[in-house]
Amino acid sequence: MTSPALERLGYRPYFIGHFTAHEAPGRVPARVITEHRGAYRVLGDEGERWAAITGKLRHEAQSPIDFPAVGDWVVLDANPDPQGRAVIHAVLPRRTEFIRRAAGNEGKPQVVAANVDYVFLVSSLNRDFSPRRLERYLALVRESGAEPVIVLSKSDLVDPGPAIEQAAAVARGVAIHALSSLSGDGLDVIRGYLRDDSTGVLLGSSGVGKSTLINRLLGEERLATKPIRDTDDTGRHATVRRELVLLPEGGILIDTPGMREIGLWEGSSGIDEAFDDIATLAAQCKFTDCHHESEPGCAVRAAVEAGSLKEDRLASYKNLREEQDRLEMMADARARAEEKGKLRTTARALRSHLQKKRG
Ligand SMILES: Nc1nc2c(ncn2[C@@H]2O[C@H](COP(=O)(O)OP(=O)(O)OP(=O)(O)O)[C@@H](O)[C@H]2O)c(=O)[nH]1
Ligand SMILES: [Mg+2]
Ligand SMILES: [Zn+2]
Repeated sequence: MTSPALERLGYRPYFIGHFTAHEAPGRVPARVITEHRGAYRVLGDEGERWAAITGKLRHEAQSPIDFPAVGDWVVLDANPDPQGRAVIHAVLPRRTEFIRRAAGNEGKPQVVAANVDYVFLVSSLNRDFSPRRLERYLALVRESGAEPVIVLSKSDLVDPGPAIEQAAAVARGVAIHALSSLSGDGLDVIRGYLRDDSTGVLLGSSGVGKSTLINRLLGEERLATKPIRDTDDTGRHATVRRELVLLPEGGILIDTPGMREIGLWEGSSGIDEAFDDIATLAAQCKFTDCHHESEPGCAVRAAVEAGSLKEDRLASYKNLREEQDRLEMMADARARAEEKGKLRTTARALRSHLQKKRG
């Protein structure tokens, strides 16, 4: 079951297939375009509306990533609840999901965008560009299943040449595009990615011009933007929530608030993919558990000494690996605690059952 409107929203055979498991009278698919305090703005055949999740869905969610996220396809009951909202019965399995560890100490995972084909990693040429941050982002995108694209913004202010070269050193084959939303240079390349109603998400620090780029592609000032001040870089964000936007010439973009910190999430295959040069070398080290410090027969150190691998790239790789190891340890500890909790609950249930029997 599909329609031109749903196709325009990126409804593909993958989702159509998963929807069949939920087929029932009154149930329709819709895509989450934004979220506000636990309410979801969804778009489908019947246009835009607010929706809320069922108590069952809330109850069964084991982690924040089980809740709907912007970009998700959901199963909607079109009959409104007493507050006039549609009801979300289920989240269809995601084709891709970009997860980060949320800011703050809690370290909970957060789905930044679901079901995107492309992750545009935006850095501004005039002040923001950092190869180290790019490496971190690339590892996360590799983990998401989406294709990364490196975007260097504000090319009207700075010659992009040097930054393109620096980006190329860490890009490992990922496409790099310089553009300017002011002059319009390079915007056609972005349009090109989104043909066939693909979905992209824009990620990057506050002020790099994510919302300005979308406005330019929209041909109207729909999203709020804000000039960056030189003196006070405390980064008050112009964009406060993630939002999915349909572009007039086809394609879908998700705008996001600028990210100050972006933590890795569990699953480390992304790091090895983003650092495939180092992973390939490491496979040739004498010891399989080589830390590439001072072990004999270390192919990674040898490459650094020979000048074919940059020391700071290796440092960045090790940093991310360590962060990943810590996360995995935390996850193990969490799993053990949960297991203990379950045992306690079972024991308690058994005791009360026995008491009832006796009483
Ligand atoms: N010179 C120049 N300025 C730009 C360009 N794109 C955006 N800007 C300016 O950069 C500032 C920040 O733009 P925004 O679009 O608000 O940045 P953002 O990435 O959405 O920021 P957050 O929403 O806070 O994450 C605004 O003053 C824009 O006018 C560009 O291509 N060239
Ligand atoms: Mg913005
Ligand atoms: Zn080694």
